[in-house]
Amino acid sequence: MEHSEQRIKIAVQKTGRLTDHSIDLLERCGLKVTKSKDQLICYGENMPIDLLLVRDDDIPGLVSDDVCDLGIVGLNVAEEKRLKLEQDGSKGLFKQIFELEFGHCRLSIAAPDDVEYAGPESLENTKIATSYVAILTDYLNRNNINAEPVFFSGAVEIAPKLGRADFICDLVSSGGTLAANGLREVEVLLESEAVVIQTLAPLGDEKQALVNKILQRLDGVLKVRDSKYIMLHAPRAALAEIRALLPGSEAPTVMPLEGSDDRVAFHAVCRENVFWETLENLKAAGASSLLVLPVEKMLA
Ligand code: PRT
Ligand code: ZN
Repeated sequence: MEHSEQRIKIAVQKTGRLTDHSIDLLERCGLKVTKSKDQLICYGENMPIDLLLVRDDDIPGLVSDDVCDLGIVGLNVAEEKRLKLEQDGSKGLFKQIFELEFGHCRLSIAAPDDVEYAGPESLENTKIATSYVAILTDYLNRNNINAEPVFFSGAVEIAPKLGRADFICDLVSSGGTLAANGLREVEVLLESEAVVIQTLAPLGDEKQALVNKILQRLDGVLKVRDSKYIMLHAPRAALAEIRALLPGSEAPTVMPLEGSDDRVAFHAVCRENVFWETLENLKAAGASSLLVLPVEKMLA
């Protein structure tokens, strides 16, 4: 094993909504780890990268304190920590370096169905229950609203029923939880998704090179997620129409077909999913022998 100083530590949520996606993404980047989720640390078998499995709320702190070099966490959690440090007069010692396109949700203010809401001025002199006191305080300050955040560590949506608050500020995804509790979304404070954060402590050339390599691989994995490789035969005259039917297909390879003056083979990477309808339209445009394959990796 290489010297531990040169190993990258990545903080990842131990069990929760981000866990499987985070580990799956890192595995797609080529990392093999021992899988046991009961452990606090998963050692990388084939790269000098170890995963620290922790509660998501602890991730920005671990990265800020340089216990971990990188962390994968919801932007909502990272922003809450950054603003909290800022409001306490210290500086967040981490930076956000990459968006991972999963864990999408929004941090929103919601109002009980029977309470009128005419815009942010309706929040004046009210109590708002939330686990995100720093983000909410920042929003209220920026909008010159005088309202009182009331800290709830969970089950925020029942606060109005308990008479503890007038509004709530919580994460929303489908909106089902709000609806089930007689609440409706009235203001979006933050659009969130999972992000990679990095410590501001200098990593040294070797570690930074490894971080850059992981980021480049992550970029490659995300780029091909919906990509398809499409192969077809078509009359040369139909190529313009065929390209127009395949959005995101740059510079296709066009090859002559043995024994045919007119028909060619066309291969292209398509940056979007290729649906049955597209295939039917391609066929109508003169294409035949259509084949669509998934793309596993891409390095530009
Ligand atoms: O134990 P640990 O502290 O690590 O986990 P946790 O319970 O704090 O977090 P977890 O696993 O629930 O969520 C981790 C991250 O997932 C969050 O910080 C967000 O970045 C992201 N995420 C995405 C969500 C949601 N979608 C989400 N819908 N986090 C929570 N919710 C909850 C929300 O709080 C509300 O209770 O789901 C409910 C609303 O969902 P809908 O679909 O009914 O609107
Ligand atoms: Zn948490």
